Amino acid sequence: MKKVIVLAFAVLFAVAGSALAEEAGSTKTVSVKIQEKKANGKAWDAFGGGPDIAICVKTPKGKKCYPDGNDTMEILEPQCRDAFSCVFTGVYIEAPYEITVVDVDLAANDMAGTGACSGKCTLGLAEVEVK
Ligand SMILES: [Ca+2]
Ligand SMILES: [Ca+2]
Repeated sequence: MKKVIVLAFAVLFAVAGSALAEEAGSTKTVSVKIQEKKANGKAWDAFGGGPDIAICVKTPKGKKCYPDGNDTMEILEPQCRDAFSCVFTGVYIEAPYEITVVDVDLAANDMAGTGACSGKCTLGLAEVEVK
């Protein structure tokens, strides 16, 4: 009987342990595709330029942007310049989280979309895939 109880506890701890591991967050690859025009029908940048793509991810640990910065307005360098698609690797994801897709500009960065996304989804003018 005692053996059975010990075994039951062992199973319980194993289950609890795996649940904790899932909550603890992990690094993922985030792929982004952005529509050719802004919501107002204009090009993302002057002279018909494409967006300069960066992302920010808000998790319980705070906000982090890729490739740099801690806020959407702080990003100075895009990951992909003048491009409509971009891949970010090593992105820290921990639920609940929110992804913001940004076109980096000299004056004020344009927002392409924001929201929660697991798997594939559309956030505003951006298609986002997390895996
Ligand atoms: Ca712009
Ligand atoms: Ca830009």
